[in-house]
Amino acid sequence: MFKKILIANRGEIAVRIIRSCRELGISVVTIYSEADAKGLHVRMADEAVCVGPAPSSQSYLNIHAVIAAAKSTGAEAVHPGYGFLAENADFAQAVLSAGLTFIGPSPDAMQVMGSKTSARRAAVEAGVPIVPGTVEPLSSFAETKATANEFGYPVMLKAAAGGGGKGMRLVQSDEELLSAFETAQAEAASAFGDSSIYLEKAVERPRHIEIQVFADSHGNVVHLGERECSIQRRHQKVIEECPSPINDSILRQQMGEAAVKIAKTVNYLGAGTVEFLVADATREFYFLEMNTRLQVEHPVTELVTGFDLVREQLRVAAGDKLSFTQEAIRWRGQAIECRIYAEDPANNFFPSPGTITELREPSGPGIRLDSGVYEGSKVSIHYDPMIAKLAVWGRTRAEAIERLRRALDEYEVSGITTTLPFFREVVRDEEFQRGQLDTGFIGRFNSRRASVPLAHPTKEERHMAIISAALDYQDRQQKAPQNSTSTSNRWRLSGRHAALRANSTHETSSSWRKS
Ligand code: MV4
Repeated sequence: MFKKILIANRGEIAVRIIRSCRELGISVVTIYSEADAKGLHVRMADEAVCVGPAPSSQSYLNIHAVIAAAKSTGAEAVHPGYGFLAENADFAQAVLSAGLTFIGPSPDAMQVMGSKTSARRAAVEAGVPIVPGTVEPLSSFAETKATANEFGYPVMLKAAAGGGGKGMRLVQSDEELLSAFETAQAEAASAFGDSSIYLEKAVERPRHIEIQVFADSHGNVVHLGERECSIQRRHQKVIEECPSPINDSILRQQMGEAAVKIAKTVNYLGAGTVEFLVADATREFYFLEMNTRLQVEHPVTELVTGFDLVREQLRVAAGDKLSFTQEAIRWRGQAIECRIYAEDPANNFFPSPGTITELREPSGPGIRLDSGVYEGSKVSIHYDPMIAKLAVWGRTRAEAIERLRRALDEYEVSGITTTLPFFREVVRDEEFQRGQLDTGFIGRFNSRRASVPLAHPTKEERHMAIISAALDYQDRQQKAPQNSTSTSNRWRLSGRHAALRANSTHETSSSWRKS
């Protein structure tokens, strides 16, 4: 096993990787930007190297500085985490060329999966169904129009270099095609420096289900079942679950085998995720893309299978065999994860950077919190605003939901606004509880909640309500001592309550209702 590795990341995922390194007795070097000198990942590491100023283009994405940090500290391997350089084949190659181990797949496998069209060709080669459409980029508008008519509307135009929905356009007819073609190309060019786009037939009301795969360098490739990721906002996952509320063991086995075939086709090594769209009506599944990294939502798979995926990444990168076989993998209970963001759900999820002045994190039975912050942490505008992931486990989905509700109510963050109030409402939503999680969920949820009058108050809110009602009562006593006998008046939430709330930076369910 390695004696020392470098983690080329920050925040909760750097902390997550440090934890597995500690258990294996591996020393940890982290990198940090000037904005992150007091970051939790820096505090927890054995050594830390500043790689540049706050903007990630000058620090966390600076390949030269990251490799220099690994060399100067004597690290043997580099773990990229997710985001930043994690799926950059040039970075993986630079790590290898420096004589270090990249904790992930080969640059070749990353390259194949980095282009969505070559990934689709790999799936075809593996004998796995893809969403009907092209496997080469479209060369002209004329070709696009002919292809759209061949497959039939509605179609999706997608960036070949993209993934995750950037540069994606849904097109219903010939009339919409030209402007969609032009904007998709322009978005692809500005987001990825590559204007290539390709076409897929649109799958209506799909579910997004992905399979965790793992491969070692001894020819073993296994899958660890699925994660349900259909609850997304602007193509960002919001809630993830394992198992999927719709996945039975037959579908899991079929999708698992398909994912393993794709991994084998590209000689995959380490942890990877194969994404599928599942048609709501027919339950047919189609390969969407493969992510060549450890994913944000890996904890739900860990909770249900009992394996430590980061430990396994370190083992296979060091040349060890996977510590389990396919037959040894069992799925027990239900796990659900919420991504907690420093964003204001009352203000269209606008970023809410600042200093965390108070932090009370949930714990207790079935709770796992992967947090990247502490009380006093600064949440910077320079990076992704996800501050933590709250994952829960229960024997059944109903039990997991009860725990999630309890944990969300325990969780208190002051100084910044977070998406916690949003989750407190989702977890109480009947459709969520029934597991009706197709891609239209967020839209339906938002229209439902627009008409619900009162949120579920937190303990803090209940205290505020009592204090404000008491002050209100005192006010009225002073103004008209003999005439305040109505109990309904005494405990009614008053204007003063709203004024107190407006002055408080403490996030509440009701303040989210304001807009
Ligand atoms: C699709 C699709 C329908 N048909 N592709 C891909 C990336 C993901 N973030 C959104 N993606 C979609 N690709 C075809 N051919 C519908 C979506 C989609 C979606 C998928 C999963 C979860 C939420 C979604 C929300 C909008 C669109």
